[in-house]
Amino acid sequence: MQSDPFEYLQNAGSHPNTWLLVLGPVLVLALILLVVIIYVRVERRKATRNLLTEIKSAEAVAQPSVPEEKKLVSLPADDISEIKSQDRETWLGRLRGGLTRTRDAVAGGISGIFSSGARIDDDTLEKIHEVLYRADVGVKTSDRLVEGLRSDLAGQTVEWTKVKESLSRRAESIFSEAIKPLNTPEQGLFVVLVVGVNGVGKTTTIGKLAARFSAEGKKVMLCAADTFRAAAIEQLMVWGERNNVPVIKQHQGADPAAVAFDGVQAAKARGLDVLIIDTAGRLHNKNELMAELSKINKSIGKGLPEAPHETWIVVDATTGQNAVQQVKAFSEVTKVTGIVVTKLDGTAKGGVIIGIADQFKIPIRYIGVGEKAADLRAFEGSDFMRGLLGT
Ligand SMILES: Nc1nc2c(ncn2[C@@H]2O[C@H](COP(=O)(O)OP(=O)(O)OP(=O)(O)O)[C@@H](O)[C@H]2O)c(=O)[nH]1
Ligand SMILES: [Mg+2]
Repeated sequence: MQSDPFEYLQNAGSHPNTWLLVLGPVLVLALILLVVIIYVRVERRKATRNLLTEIKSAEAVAQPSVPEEKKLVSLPADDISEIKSQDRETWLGRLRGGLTRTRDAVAGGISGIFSSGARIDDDTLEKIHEVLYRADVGVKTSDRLVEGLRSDLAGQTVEWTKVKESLSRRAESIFSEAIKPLNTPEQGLFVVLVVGVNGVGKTTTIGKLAARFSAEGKKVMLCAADTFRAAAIEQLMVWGERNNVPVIKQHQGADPAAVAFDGVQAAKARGLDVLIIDTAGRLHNKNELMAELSKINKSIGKGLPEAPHETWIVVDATTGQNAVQQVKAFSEVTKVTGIVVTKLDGTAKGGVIIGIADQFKIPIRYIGVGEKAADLRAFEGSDFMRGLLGT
């Protein structure tokens, strides 16, 4: 046995095989290390290249080749010019048309009770309650409206017109309790985050809002933070192209919070007026998806501390009372400042709007009565009641 290591090495030097035994593993290790270093460098370069391509494509959309002013405001597409030329009467016509089925249910049902005049007593009020309930107004709000009728008209024998007046006034007062001014900044960028469950009409509403804000002369940008569905990004881009509004996007699967942050940065850098952020449809009972919303909120706040100024939940009127549950669930995880009710056309459940306003005291900001941009308009309680009960 050799006790001196130097002696061993000296001896090893005289035997080439022993050198190989010592240096072999060292060389292999060095080779592996080299391969790893090269691999990491190549991957890093690839990632940087991908990122640059994404940034460039986002910039390409965000920075049109024609002057921004022109691209954003003064090149009105059909949507924008239609909105600009839409007068009040045209809108009221669309609203009336959209509310046909709910009006048939509510006004049709109640006016039938009063076809030859009727006394306002418990029996009549119960029948009215039944009609309101079936139009998805909700139990509590139906109670409230019926109690309003009782205190306005109890004991009187009246015709439909009187009942209509009382119902309108009571419902309008419910809407006015929910009215809150828009939290727009005094100057600088106004950021709206749009949330809601799958398929309620978020992306379409955002497209319509882009047209509406553009028609008002605002410089708008959209942000595709629904990275869940590839089609969602394209869908938003179509609306952007249609209305000459830039869209900030990344790839499918990207972190929605990061996309939202990019959106805020880009809109700030370009000195725009409005940024509307689309998000993926999420089920209100899926915790992790709901938690993602607070991440998105934080990320927007990092870009602009007071943003998002408004968070609007979009609900689909055809889902009736389920829409109430959605507003409740979203309000528990994020500060909902406004409600957009879509698809009032094609449903008899439009009465849900009154119930939602009553229950949450959150303003109804917009309503949608069709798929075109001109089918969305700011909510007015009195117009809605005229459309609902007939004038
Ligand atoms: N009839 C009618 N259809 C509408 C209205 N608003 C939206 N839609 C339609 O509803 C469908 C779904 O709309 P989207 O905007 O894709 O819904 P979304 O909430 O973004 O859906 P996800 O991204 O999948 O969660 C589309 O076919 C729209 O055209 C409306 O007011 N009336
Ligand atoms: Mg969508």
